[in-house]
This record gives sequence, C-alpha cells and structure tokens, in this order.
Amino acid sequence: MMKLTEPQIQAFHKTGYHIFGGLLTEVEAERMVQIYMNCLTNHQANHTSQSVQILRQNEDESSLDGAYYQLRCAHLMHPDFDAIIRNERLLDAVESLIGPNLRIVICQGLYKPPYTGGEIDWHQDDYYFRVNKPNAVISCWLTFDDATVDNGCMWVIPGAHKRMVEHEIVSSGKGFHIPNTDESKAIPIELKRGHCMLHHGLMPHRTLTNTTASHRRALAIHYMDAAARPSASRLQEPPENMPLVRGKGIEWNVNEASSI
Ligand SMILES: O=C(O)CCC(=O)C(=O)O
Repeated sequence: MMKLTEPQIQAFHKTGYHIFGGLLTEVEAERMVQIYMNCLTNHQANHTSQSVQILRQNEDESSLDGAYYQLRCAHLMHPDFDAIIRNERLLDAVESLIGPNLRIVICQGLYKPPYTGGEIDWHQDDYYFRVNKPNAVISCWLTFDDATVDNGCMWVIPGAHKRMVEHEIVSSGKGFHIPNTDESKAIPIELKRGHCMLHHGLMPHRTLTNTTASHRRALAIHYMDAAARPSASRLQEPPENMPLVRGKGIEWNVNEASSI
C-alpha cells in the first residue's frame, strides 16, 4: 500500500487538493496521447456514437477546430484507460481520503486542441454528482501533455471546498458554472505530462482556453465512496460506466432512479 502520509492527508483536508506527482512515465504519457487520438478519430467516425462529445465551441460554431472534446467513459474505449482508473498507487492515495470502497462516477478524456476556445468555468463536481454522503468524491486530473496556464491547466481555490455553492447553467446550455467567483485566491496547477493532482468534490475548479499551438489532453477520473449513492440521473447509467474499482459497493437497480 502506498497510502498518503498523515501530513499529506491533513494538508488535503485544509486545502482541498493534493499534487500526486508522476503516475505515468513520459513514454507512457506519449502512448496515451496516441491512444487518445485514435479513440477520438474512431468514435467520431461512428456518427451514432454518444461517446465523443463536444463540450464547448468557439464562436464560429461551424468550425470544429475550436471544439473541446470529451471521450465520455474513456475506460470503456481502451484497456489502457481502464488500467489507469485501477492503478494501485492512485487507488491507494484515493483510499487514504475517502476509504477502501471505490467506484468510478465518470471517467472523461478531455482534449483542448491548439487555440481552442474551450474554457471550462468554475464549478464543483459535487454539484453534478449529488452523492448522498459528504466528503465522498475525489477527482483525479491526469495530464498526458505538459499542462500550463497558457494551454488550459487546472485552477483551484485552496480552502474553498467547505460548502456547496449555487451554480448557473452556462450560456451554451452544456453544464453549470459558479457565477461571480472570487478568484483572488485562485492558483493554477501546472503539471508535467504523466503527472496528476487530486481534488475534493467540493473544490471549485476551472480550466482556461488553450491559447497555444500545443495540444492539451487529460483524463479526469472521478471516484466516489462506493458505499454511497450518486444522483438519480447517474443511477441510470449502465453499470459498466461506473465500475467498482476497489472494495465493496452497494448495488442499485435502474428503476430506483425514478423513485429518488
Ligand atoms: O480538463 C478540463 O479541461 C476540465 C476538467 C474538469 O473541470 C472536470 O473534470 O471537472
């Protein structure tokens, strides 16, 4: 077991995030880039596929060049993505924070192409997931390219993970954001390729537009305590979208979703 140390756990509770460091080598990160791009091409070619989504678009909506892509449930698209969500070192760290029973809420492969307008504004993951237990969600953000302020790295607000705040629907209609966020204490988390960070489900976070000529590909893996239950809409997901990756989990039946 490679659990976090007690000081690391205390620091996480105080700040709401933890810089894990290297999970993949440079060579492994480059391999994941190739896998990512192949999955994107293959799933886009299949026009009936719901698995590739465009989350944000440049003002010129006819241009796909400005799009920000999501491989929804990336772990189902390639065994190497599936291996990452089950990485023992990563699970040990997550277990240190939310306990030994771990389920995936969603695993998203997120790509900001060069010069994309795809900003993801401030939000809390717990606002989407609505898990029925406090402190039950940890998100891992793993980058396959060097992530910088200029190409859309993660930003957090240390210590701002203590309560849920109101969100509004973003103007495109796809997703929510926190209006009028106080950004005075916000910090960017720049990461080398293959490195990752963890944050609390209530941590307000965002990523900005990629203004550079480089690509920014990352995997956002959202873990939850498998003894808890997510929102009704997530209960309707096919079980393979939300696999148990460690320990024991409560089971539910799709029909329960309508009664919640
Ligand atoms: O990768 C990104 O650009 C944003 C990821 C994110 O905010 C999330 O997964 O909640």
